[in-house]
Amino acid sequence: MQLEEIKKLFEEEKEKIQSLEDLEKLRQTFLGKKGLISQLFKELKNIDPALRKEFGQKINRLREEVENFIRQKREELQQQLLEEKLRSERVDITLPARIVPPLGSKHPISATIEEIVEIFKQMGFSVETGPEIEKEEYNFDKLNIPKEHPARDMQDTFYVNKPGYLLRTHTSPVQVRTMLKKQPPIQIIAPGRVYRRDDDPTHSPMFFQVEGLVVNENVNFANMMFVLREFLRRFFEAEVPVRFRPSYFPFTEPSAEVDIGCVICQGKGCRVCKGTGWLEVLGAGMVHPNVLQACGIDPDKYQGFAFGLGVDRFAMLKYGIDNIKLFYENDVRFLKQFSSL
Ligand code: 2U9
Repeated sequence: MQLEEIKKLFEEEKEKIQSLEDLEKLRQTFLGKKGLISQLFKELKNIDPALRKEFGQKINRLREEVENFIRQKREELQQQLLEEKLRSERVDITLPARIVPPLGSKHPISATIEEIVEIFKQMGFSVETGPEIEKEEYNFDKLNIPKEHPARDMQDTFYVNKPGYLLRTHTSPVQVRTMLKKQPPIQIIAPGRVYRRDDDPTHSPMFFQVEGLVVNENVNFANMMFVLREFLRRFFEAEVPVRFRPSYFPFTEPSAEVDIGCVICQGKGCRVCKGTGWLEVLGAGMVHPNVLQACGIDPDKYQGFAFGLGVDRFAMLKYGIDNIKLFYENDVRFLKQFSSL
């Protein structure tokens, strides 16, 4: 094929290029090893030497023209492809998410603590907290619990490596700390984790308590009965029967245990109240003068009452749960049932 014909063919063919594949075919047709332009070079030797140089230059110019076209066209086509890809793969970040992300729920123990704390706040109590690794002195000595008391035994209390320290067995050391730093009037509650070496179907080695302490002049047992009855009435949202039974604690004298009419069977007798119709829910009493003294408060001038409750018990009664372990297993099938709390 003659140079002019090849040139003409190229002008026609280049208009038809649509894709990189077309362009590659074009390149092979004109620039490939056996392509039209290579063939022209091969014919050089048959040409009159006087015209050879000029002819050679013509072929070179054509080759450059083809090469330039291919380079330009390739860039153009690649740019087109990229833009198409960006367009089709665009992420619309303004689209709303397809699902509502799953929400957690409040743990029934947390919900119960919050409710208890709220009721006492409304009755004028403030909230105090303290460390879970506590001094043995604040956990036992200052609470009139003698050195040989079984509660101090290694079998009942978690001691830690540091001598004189333990995992608090009740939140009472919070009240001790409050009295040591402040004189009456005192009217506080202390919610928090406590630890005891118990592990059976009705006991967990870690559980939650709320304790309370009121110290002032002229505080008496009747004041205590009123506060506790009022608390129980508000917590159970009903006129629940309440009874006080004599009891004993080293840190209170006199001491009482507080029962409510069984909220499960309305006092008729059931599995939960073991047929008695009553449920023990609180311990309480007048703060022992030894305790006030040990905490820097004059027992001749001031009296106090104190009480303690296990949060698990209140949560079980409020939500009708019959196994304390459920609170600490964190099984989502259990926890999900409290999603409205
Ligand atoms: C100070 C003085 C007195 C706190 C009290 C109880 C009675 C009590 C138990 C209830 C169930 C613990 O969770 S439980 O096992 N508590 O019976 N607690 S009086 O008395 C105090 C506390 C601090 C300074």
